[in-house]
Amino acid sequence: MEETLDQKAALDRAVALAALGPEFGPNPRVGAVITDPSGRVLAEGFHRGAGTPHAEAAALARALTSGMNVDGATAYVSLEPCNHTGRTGPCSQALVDAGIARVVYAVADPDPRAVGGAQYMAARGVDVVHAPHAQAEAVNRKWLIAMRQGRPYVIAKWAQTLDGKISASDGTSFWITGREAREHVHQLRVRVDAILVGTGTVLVDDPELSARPESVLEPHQPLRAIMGTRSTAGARVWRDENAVALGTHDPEAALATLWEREVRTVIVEGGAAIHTAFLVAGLVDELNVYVAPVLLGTGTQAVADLGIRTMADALRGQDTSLQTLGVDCLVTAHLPKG
Ligand code: AOF
Ligand code: ZN
Repeated sequence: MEETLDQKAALDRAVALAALGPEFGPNPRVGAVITDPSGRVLAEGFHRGAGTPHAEAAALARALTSGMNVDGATAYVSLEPCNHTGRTGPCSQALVDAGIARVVYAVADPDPRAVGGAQYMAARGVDVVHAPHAQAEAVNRKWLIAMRQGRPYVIAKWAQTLDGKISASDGTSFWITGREAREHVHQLRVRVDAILVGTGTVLVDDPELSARPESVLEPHQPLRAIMGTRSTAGARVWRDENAVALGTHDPEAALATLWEREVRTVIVEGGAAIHTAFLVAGLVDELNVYVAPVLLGTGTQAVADLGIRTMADALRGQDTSLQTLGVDCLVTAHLPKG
């Protein structure tokens, strides 16, 4: 007998399809499964990135090319179908026009441009069901937080010694962490839209700020964003057009500029002054701290004065995770809002 999916299994499948899409880029990861009323799968689709068909459109196109009749069918989608014409047409209308009778979606679309799909379809006689699903949230966690905040999701990342130093007193900072930790940074960079550093870091280290993971031949390169007012002309970060100068010291203004450039996730890589400014402004969503079993005693502290004078005011992360990378550790924590 052919496999049929119930609602839970069909949404699980839509989320698994969504996860096949890229994590970087302005768009969410979305999957769609179309079944007949008995739950038999007629077609599937997922979104492959900005400018390509949305998941629903991909599944409908797939049904068409394989000669499947979707009249009266059910569409399971990991995100509420969009209701706008952006790079592609509205999926709400495409589903109605195709004769889809029932739409089950997992997460309401927080994008103000795209909202209204559920309402549009319901008004045209489609049976629309909102069925919340934890993994459907998780697969777009950073994107959803970014859209709801109206600014990029910020990961503050640095490498430090066990005693909290990011460089020695003579300024040297190379090789605090080992090969595995540095490789991990490159794996992280291919999954975000931008890397931000201050002019100080560019002037001292002249970093490439590229993603060079060992396992990927032609990795996606995040935008390089340089924050601050000093000139960094001639530095390696300016080697091609995929770089932008943020001529400000205000983290909020920098993020607003990145948002306009469709950056939804950014890694803030320092230095200490930049990390401090973002933390003081309450603009860090996640900490990624690589900790090496190294002691320096003196040197530059990872973060400077946060204006905190008493334990009760300390910034406290939550949902901590710990990963061993060679001799180093990666500590990840999330900073709650408010
Ligand atoms: C996607 N893929 O499968 C769905 C999306 O710029 P556009 O026209 O591609 O529209 C992007 C918005 O469309 C996005 O922010 C989200 O709100 C909505 N739904 N987007 O990229 C999809 N279903
Ligand atoms: Zn759409």
